[in-house]
Amino acid sequence: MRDGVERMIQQLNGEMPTSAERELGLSRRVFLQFCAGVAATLGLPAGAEAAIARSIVAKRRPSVIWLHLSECTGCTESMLVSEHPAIDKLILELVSLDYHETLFAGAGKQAEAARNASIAANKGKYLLVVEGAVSTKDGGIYCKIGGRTATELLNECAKDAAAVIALGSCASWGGMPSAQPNPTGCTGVSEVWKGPVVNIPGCPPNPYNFLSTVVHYITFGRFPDLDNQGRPKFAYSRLIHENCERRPHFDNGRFAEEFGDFGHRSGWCLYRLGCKGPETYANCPSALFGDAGGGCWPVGTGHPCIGCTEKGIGFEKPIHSLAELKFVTSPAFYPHIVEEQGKGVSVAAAAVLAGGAGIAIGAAAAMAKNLGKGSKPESKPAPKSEDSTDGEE
Ligand code: FSX
Ligand code: SF4
Ligand code: F3S
Repeated sequence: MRDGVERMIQQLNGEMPTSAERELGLSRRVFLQFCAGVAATLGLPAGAEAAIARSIVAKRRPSVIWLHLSECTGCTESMLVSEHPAIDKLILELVSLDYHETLFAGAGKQAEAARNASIAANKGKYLLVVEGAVSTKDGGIYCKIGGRTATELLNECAKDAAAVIALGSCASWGGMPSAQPNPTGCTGVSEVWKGPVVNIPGCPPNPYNFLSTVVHYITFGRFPDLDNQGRPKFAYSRLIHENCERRPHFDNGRFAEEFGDFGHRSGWCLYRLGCKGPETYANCPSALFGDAGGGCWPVGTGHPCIGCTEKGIGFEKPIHSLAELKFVTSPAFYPHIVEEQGKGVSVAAAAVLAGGAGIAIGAAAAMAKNLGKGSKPESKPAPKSEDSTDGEE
């Protein structure tokens, strides 16, 4: 990536106005590294980073209307601690944020007027970002803003939008507010608004996935390819289990059985604590959170994945129930960069492939065998003092 950045700096040296550097509040090098990072995340071919840089500098800034429905505001909160670039850069440079209930200084009639004026001025051109689920029960009385129900507001704002982005699991499919018994009848945006919706689930969603999706839209005038649940494939086409740093422990039958036991403190696999990584599609292990460095994601910090990006898993399956082992991808046969969901290597196929290549034990067969093993280490570990945290992640 470094060579690419150097090349791009040379290419753009004459094109990027020095004022852009000042306005972005980023050095040229950091800005171009950001563009290269987005291009790599999106899986774009070489050269795309220059197109991204040019379009951000050219300031095509689409107007954005950002609604808050039934939710905890963690989606916006997670943006505020992102650094790629920070949300103030996103707001001021990538988009024109014309209405956002949390970040707006104005309130009441003033804020409503700003939203309506922006919709009228940008008919058919603005992006609608929806955070939070749509509460539908009892005529929608459980979530009203400015005297109107979430459904009314959503339909009114979506009608003239160029595109609708459902940000977070709540907006994507109901998320936490829709957990049983769902007393307010919360549901996802696409259940109410019948036009196309881009879903970026996660509770909270990874801000980098949102930024990359918006940058793709600004640069190419369209969203990245979506899966059958409306999620960008670049972020949601791989099982967490495929890229998890604890995967070698899974493959070798080393499981934490209890929080704080030897296996847990040693960074072993969290499958038996209910980790839903084997049935959850998301790029958490590689995208990470909060720009705090390696290991900063749920499993990395020692908590099982609860499947927050996956409809029917997060907030639906009990946290400590065992995940369904949907597909097994042999470590010896890495899938394509963007693998079609549901086309992972099956247990049987993995065994056949592994056997055909002369590999002693197919990964699938090893997995089946190892799942039956206890979490006790095969040879007794060196004793540790009670308060030792060595090896804890
Ligand atoms: Fe939901 Fe976002 Fe979870 Fe919270 O707004 S996805 S409850 S992080 O805040 O909608
Ligand atoms: Fe990682 Fe969870 Fe898979 Fe274990 S079950 S390897 S902790 S994703
Ligand atoms: Fe959610 Fe699991 Fe990622 S809980 S944040 S999908 S690791």
